Formats: sequence, C-alpha cells, structure tokens
Amino acid sequence: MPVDVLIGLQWGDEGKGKIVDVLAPTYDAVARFQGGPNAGHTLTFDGIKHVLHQVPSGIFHPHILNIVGNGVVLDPVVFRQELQKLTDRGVDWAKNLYISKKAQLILPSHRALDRISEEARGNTKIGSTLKGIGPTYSDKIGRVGLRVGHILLPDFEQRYKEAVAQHAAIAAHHHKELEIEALEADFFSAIAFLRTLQLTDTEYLLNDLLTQGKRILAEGAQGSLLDIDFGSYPYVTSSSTIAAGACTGLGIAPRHIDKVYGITKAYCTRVGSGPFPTELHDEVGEQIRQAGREFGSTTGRPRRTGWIDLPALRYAIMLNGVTELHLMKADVLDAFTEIQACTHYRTATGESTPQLPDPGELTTITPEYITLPGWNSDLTQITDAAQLPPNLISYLDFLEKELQVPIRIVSVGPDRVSTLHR
Ligand code: 2SA
Ligand code: MG
Repeated sequence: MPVDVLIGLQWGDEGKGKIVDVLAPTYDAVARFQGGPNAGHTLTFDGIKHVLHQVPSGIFHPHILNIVGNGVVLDPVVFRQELQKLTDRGVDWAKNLYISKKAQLILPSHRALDRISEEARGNTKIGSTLKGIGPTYSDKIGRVGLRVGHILLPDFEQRYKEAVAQHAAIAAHHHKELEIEALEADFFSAIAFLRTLQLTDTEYLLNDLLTQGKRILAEGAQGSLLDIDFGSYPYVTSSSTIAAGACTGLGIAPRHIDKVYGITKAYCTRVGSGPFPTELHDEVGEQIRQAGREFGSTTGRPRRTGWIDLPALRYAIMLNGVTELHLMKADVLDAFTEIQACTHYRTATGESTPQLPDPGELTTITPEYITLPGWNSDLTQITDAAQLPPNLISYLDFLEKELQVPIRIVSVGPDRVSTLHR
C-alpha cells in the first residue's frame, strides 16, 4: 500500500513542510490534496529558508514528481510568483510539476469577497488569511467554480466574467465593490503562464504510479483542528484537512493508504480567531512565541501560543488514524525548568473528560494540567536520539502513554539535519 499521508494534528504550522522535506527522498511523488495559498510550508536546508504555499514540498528533489491535486484551490498569480522564486534559486521544477485540471481557481474577486465577508462579520471574524480560500471553496460546493481545466476552453473569459458578475452581486449586498480592475491584467497573464504548465487528470497519473508500485506522499496543509467538519467550526478553513481528505483530494482509494504521519509541536499554537483552551496570555506564552519564532509564514501574524493539548491530540489521532507521531520544535522549550500538558478538560458541569467537547463548549471548559520537569538544556546540537536528555525522554514516554501512538521523529531545530529518528 504505497500512499502515506502526512497531516498536522493541531491548528497548522506544526512543521509539516520540514518533515515532508526530510521524508521526501524515499518517495516517488509528493501530492497536495487541499488548501491553497493559505498554507506556508517552511523548509530549511544548506542554511537557506524556503517557504512554499502551493507548490508541493518535494520540489527540491529532482527525482520526485510534485502534484497539485484536485482538492486544492489554486491562485495562479501566487503560484507564478512562487515558481519564479524557485527558478531564481536554481530549482528546475518544469518537468516534475503537474497540476490537476479539476483543481479550483482562486480569482481576484474571491480574494475581494474574503475581505468583504471578514469585514462584515464584525467581532466574529474567522481571522482568515484573506487569500480567497472560503469564497473559492463555496463556489466549488455551489457548483459554480472555475477549474484549472477551464482555462483551456475557448469560452474561459466569458466564464470568468459571469463568475465576477456573481461576486459583484454578493459584494453589492454588503454595499461594497470588488475593486479588482487593477488586478485583472496580472491575473490573465498568470493564466497564460498556467496554460504552459503540465495540466492533467492527476488522478490517472497518481493511480498509474500506484500500479507501477511507486510510493506517494500526500502532503496535508493547515491542521486537523481547522478541518471543515471536525475543527472548531466556524473558526476553521474550508477544506478537509484530515487524512481522509487525501482520498477525495487526489482521487486515491482508501485501500491504498498505509502510514499516517501525525505532526504536532511540543506545545500548541493557533493563528486566527476561535477557541484555544490551553492558550497562555502571560509571559510564558510570550516566551514560547519568541523562542519558537511563532509568526505566520504566509501573513506574518503573531501566533497565539499555549501548552500541548492532549484531549485535542487524541481527537485528531482518532480522526486521522495516525500510525506514528512526529514531535516538532522540542528545542523551543529548552529554557523551561517545568512544562505543562493538558490531559483532561473540566466541563461547565464539573466533570473531567479526556475527550474534546463540541466547539461551542470549548470556551466554557477549563484545562486540567499535569506539570512535568523540563530538560532545561540545549537540544539544538544533538544529532542522535540516544543523546536526548532524560527529562525529554520522560516527556516522550508520557506522551506515548497518553496518546497510544509511537513518537518516531523528534525535531530539535529548523534545519533538515536537526531531525532525530527513534
Ligand atoms: P482561511 O484563510 O480561510 O483558510 O482561514 C481560516 C482559518 O484557518 C487558519 N489558517 C491557518 N492557520 C495556521 N497556518 C496557516 N497557514 C499560514 C502559515 C498562516 C499564516 O503556514 O503560517 O501565515 O498566517 C493557516 N491557513 C489558514 C486561519 O488562521 C483561520 O483561522
Ligand atoms: Mg505554516
């Protein structure tokens, strides 16, 4: 069964890009199955930091095919910029990159609507990345979206105009205008560029690879707690971020899926609005933000920070069928003499539960913490899991016992080399 899926177990930014980069050499293809330019996958190697938004993280390996699947929403303007940056850095992507004709196109008017709808929500803002994600997925589900394959049709411009007219009507309902005229020339030149790429029915490409016994890594974006169904709705993204999304987002049958890599930080972060039970509003939270450089890689927004949340992780592990855990950014907690982990929640009625309550109740529950001794030493120079300090090993044992899944990778720094396998 040669498809493995890699997903974030929290609210995104767990370090998925780094792990895809580490694991990629053992795969023949890396495929993105959901999300779009709202993602920011950071890869650091040879002293250089690369941030990918829509391009799969296998792009730096010349032997790997990189596939943008049908479940993705693609912004052609951002995509062209990203590819230009890769070209500037000497990455030869042209032969290895395929894009599904069934992926949805993000139009300038989708971005405008994202902004308008966020403004209209007042103090119930989602805190979206303003990349047009929600409006584009709305059009997909509403069966009026434009697909990448549509750019090859002679009436594409007509379809575009009709879509924009619909969007203008929605904007008018909010007493707003789209104000996209200045962006359209750039959009159409990015569309012309997109036409020169390998646009295809990637479900056939992927299933042909499977028939040949090739190995595929499905690269998730955002995190399980941002999933459209299971996340803290409505403060979620608009796609299926869990492992099952890889099947619908790529056209791969469930029986092909083998391993599910669940990526989590040693603590917790969230960008955007919505409940975050273990959030720290004090100097400890600030210390984690500074030590972990917790600022959005797409928007630069400061991330909210807090202690690791085991009820939430148990839930995400269950939904995804996680077979192994990768614990990221352990080094960020180096300076702490004590660390905390939320093991249960106390509900409004006073019961203690190891489960994640309904999103509506997340603001009324209180986390129950266990305090563990910190390792309080520098992990960043460690190159072998055998050298990890005893208090970190105790923390790993504790997490494995609570979560019932083995931790196979511990990350102790952003670079590719700071990755310890156990
Ligand atoms: P959207 O734009 O409609 O998907 O926003 C809906 C919610 O999903 C959150 N979201 C994210 N959270 C963490 N990381 C994401 N990607 C970027 C990154 C974020 C950035 O990797 O750093 O740079 O700010 C991501 N994408 C979406 C978003 O905050 C909303 O809560
Ligand atoms: Mg990110």
